[in-house]
This record gives sequence, structure tokens and C-alpha cells, in this order.
Amino acid sequence: MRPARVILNAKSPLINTPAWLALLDHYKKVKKIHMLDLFEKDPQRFERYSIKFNDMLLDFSKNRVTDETMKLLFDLARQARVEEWRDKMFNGEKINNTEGRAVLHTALRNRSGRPVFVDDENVMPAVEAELEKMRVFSEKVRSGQWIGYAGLPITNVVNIGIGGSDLGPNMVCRALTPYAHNNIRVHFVSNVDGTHIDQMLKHLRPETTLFIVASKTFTTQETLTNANTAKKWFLDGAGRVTEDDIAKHFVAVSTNEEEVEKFGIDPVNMFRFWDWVGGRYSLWSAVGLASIIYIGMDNFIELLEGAHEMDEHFRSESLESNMPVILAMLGIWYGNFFNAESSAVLPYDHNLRMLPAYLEQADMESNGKSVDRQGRQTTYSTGKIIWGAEGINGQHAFYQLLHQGTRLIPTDFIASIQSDVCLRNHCDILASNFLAQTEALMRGRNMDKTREQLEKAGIELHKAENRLPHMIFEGNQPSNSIVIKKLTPRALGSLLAMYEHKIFVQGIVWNLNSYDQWGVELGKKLAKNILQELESGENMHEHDSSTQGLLDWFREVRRESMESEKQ
Ligand code: G6Q
Repeated sequence: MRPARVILNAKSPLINTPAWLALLDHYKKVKKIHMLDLFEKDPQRFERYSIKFNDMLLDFSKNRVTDETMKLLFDLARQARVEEWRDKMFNGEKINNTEGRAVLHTALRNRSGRPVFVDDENVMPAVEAELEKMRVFSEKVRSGQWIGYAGLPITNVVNIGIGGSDLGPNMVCRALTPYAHNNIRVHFVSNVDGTHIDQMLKHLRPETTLFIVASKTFTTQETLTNANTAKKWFLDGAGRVTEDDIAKHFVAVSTNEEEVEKFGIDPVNMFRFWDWVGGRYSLWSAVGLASIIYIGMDNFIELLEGAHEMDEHFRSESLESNMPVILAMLGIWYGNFFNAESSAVLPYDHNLRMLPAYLEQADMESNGKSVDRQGRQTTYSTGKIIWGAEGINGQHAFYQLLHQGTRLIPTDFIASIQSDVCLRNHCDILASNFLAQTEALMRGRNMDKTREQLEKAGIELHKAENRLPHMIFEGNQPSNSIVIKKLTPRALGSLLAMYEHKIFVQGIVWNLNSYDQWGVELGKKLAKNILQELESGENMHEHDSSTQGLLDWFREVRRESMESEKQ
């Protein structure tokens, strides 16, 4: 754990609590156990350490845990009062204590008919109304009835947003490509680097393009800069257009009506969500509009249904058979007791290639905190570094470190069994790699087995002696396998909700507020100060010598290039 920069006097007491101490004691006894021995001793290990939920199977048997470990982990969850906090979240209590907000992304996909109250007001009628508004709008766009200023239907939708207003819907569109509309393409612009929007606009025509400006606050610099550039591109390209024409090509998704109006979008064309929806939890809200146009409202409802089913599982199952809780507690076991620093997400499904990036934000922005709910310093590690990429590509790149590196990196392997595109033997090759990797990571290969294999391959041992140590794999690398029958909207909804709740449970055990993001706010503020200095060429704020030196270098290179352009 890194030393605290600001030493807070008060320390979070978690590591001195009975459940924590019991786990620490247990860890000392089991830390050397090899999973291979656990499998050999218990032929039923898979049956006992796997759970099925609808079309999803979670196999957590390849973890360095015994029955005692699991019991102690659930004791820790109970000590943290996970169930009580879970109910507080679902009931709309303001568990985001630093911002005084409820955390109710679950209300956005509440398909039960139960009311959900925030400040004594049932939010469900507003949620339903917004869904209906999006259904009407998306169906008009998808059917070609939404006509642009030149009388043509929309063929390209550009979502302008960043962070939570980009990653979720972007990932959903990639994941559900087989459900996409045939004639409408959806694009995502997030980067304020002009290259991003420039490259996109080059291929588009104003008369057939619809922009969705998605921003919870509608004050995010990157998004507004891109939105203004898009507006200029539209006006330049379209020639003489009226306000009504702009309204046919720009809609907004936000919680901030005033700023939307200031930007020049009529509130009639605004799709709303609420302050109780965190940015990184907002794909279920109007932030999902681009994905709704792409896959259609019925499929989006399926996504919500799948998430709702996982919500119900999370709410009602005992901790012992609760998928998000199990994943969360395993993560804590490795992060806090084995000191694992990172955890990898490895999808074996091309359409899930954006999932690691999405989960990076969901997890690290939620639990990358070092102060607990009461403002005390945590004396334990919190959110792990989440990273990953498509598994099959990773095998040819970074898996070397997973197999033979010095670090313990727990992994989530995710696969779907049925694919819409099962060309000849592609599916089986993909599946066999998925299965073989978790087995190899668990089993490893000792000296005897390596010798045996060399002999089988007809290699004389004395010639291979110096190669032998390099061919040994210790194994014992933990993994979860999450296998879904098919990547349908419903299955995707369940998968994403499972991860959201896993993050929630970890936040509760670590006693964090997983729903604020002061680190992100800081970035937004700092850049504004430096922008003034870049634009004016004057030094207005105090910086360290590195930042000042870099700022000066930017200015110098820009000056030089402007001068050379003049010549
Ligand atoms: C998410 C974060 C952050 C946010 C972006 C965009 O939880 O707060 O990623 O989504 O900074 O913010 P706006 O939606 O307000 O533009």
C-alpha cells in the first residue's frame, strides 16, 4: 500500500476487527496450498464451487480457497452489514454521503412494478415516462420517420460524451452488434483531441447525421468543445438552416436543463436522468439513447430485464450463493491478504472487447479511494487495478506474465458458448483456448512433468537441462470463469449488473463511498487553470518546475510552428 500523502489522524479500524483478524490468521495457514491439491482431494469441487443463474454459470472453483476461507469471507461481509447496506441502496437512502445523493441505477431497470422512493417521491413514473419518450424517439429514427433538414432519414448517430456518458453505451453497442439496425451506424466521440471528431466527421453528411450530446452536468469541457465543433460543422455544411433544422440534428441527454438550453438545444429534445444516477452507472438511463437507437427499444428493455433479474438475485439470495458477493469477497481475499495489486478481465468474445475498459472505470472510479465513509485514512488496500483485453489476443501478448511472472493476478475469464458467427471451427478453437488457459494457470507444470514432456518429445534431457527451469510453471494462479450461453441483451444486462454489485459489496466491506469521484473533479478543475495560461501566454498560477517547464515547452514549440507557417 502506498503511504498516505495526507496523514489523517483517524484511521479506519477495519483491520483490527474480529472477522478481518480471523481471515488474517487463516491466510497464514492456507497461503501455500496449491489448488491442484484442493481439486485432487475433492472431486466435487466444481459442483460445490459453481453457481448457475439463468443462462450464466460462475465457476469459482479455481480459487485458492477452502470451505473455511469462504466461511470467513462471508463472516467479513456480514460484519460489514452488506445486506443492510444493500437494502439501503435499493430503498433510495442517500448512501452517497459526500454528495448527499441516493444511488439508484437499479430503479432505472426496476421491472417489478414496486415503487422506489427518493425524498418521499416515487421515481418510477418519471423513469417510465423517459423510457417511453425514448421509445417514441428511437422508433422514429429507426423507421426513417425522423427526417433531417434536407428531407432525408438519419443514417448516422454520433454520441458526444466522455467517461460515464461514453463508455457504457459504447460498450453496449459493441457487445450487441448482432442486434444492430441494418442502416444506422452509431459512433462515439469522447476525446477532446480534435483528431477524434475530425476523423469521424470526414465520413459523415450533415443532412443524415444526428448528434446526441450526452453529459450529466452539461458542463464537461471535452463534451461541450466537441459538441460546439459538431454544431459548427453542421451549420457550415448545411448552409442556411433554421433553429428548427438544428433541432432535427441535435438532441441532449442530461440532468441539467438550464445548461442544455444555454447550449442551444430545445428542452423538448432533451432526455432526462437524475442526480441519483452516477455517471459510470448511467448506461441504463437516457445515456443509453445511442444504444437504444442502435439495438431498438425492445432489445434495450431486454437489457434492463437482465439487469433487474441480477438485482433480484443480489437482493434475495443468501450471501453464500450470491454471485456478486462471491466475486467481491474473492477479490478482497486476494487484494487484502495475498496483496494482489491488480485483477484482469479477459473476455473470449470479440463483442465484449470493450468490457475491460468499461469495468476499469466502473471499478476503479468507484473504489479507488483511500479515505473511508467517516473520513478516516484506510490502513488497508482498496480498489485493485482493473485491466484486461480480449483473452485470445492477450495469450499472444501479456499472458506470459500471468503464467510465469512474479505477481499474483486473479483473473475473470468470460465466454459465451453460442455465437451468431460460428465460422467452421472458429468457435471450438476459441472455446478450447478459454478452457485450456484457466486449467494451465491453475495446474502449472512442475519439474517432473516438464522432464516427462521433453522425453516424450524425443529431446535428450542432458541437452535441455539449462532450459528446464524456464519451462516450469508454478500454476496456482486463480481465475473465475463466467460462461454465458449466448451474449443476448438480457445476458449482458445480468453480467453488467453482477459487476456493479460486486463493486458495491467491496465498497461496503472497505467502508468506502463508491459513488463519488473527487479525483475526477480535480482533473476537470486543474486543466481549466492551465488552459487560461496556454491561451493567454501568461503565467497566472503557481506550478512546480516540471509543470512550468512543460508548459513553457508547449508554448515554445507552438510559437516556432506558427512562425514557420508564416514564412
Ligand atoms: C462517472 C464520472 C465521469 C463522468 C464524466 C462525464 O461516474 O463522474 O466519468 O461520467 O466526467 O461527465 P458528464 O456526464 O457530466 O459530462
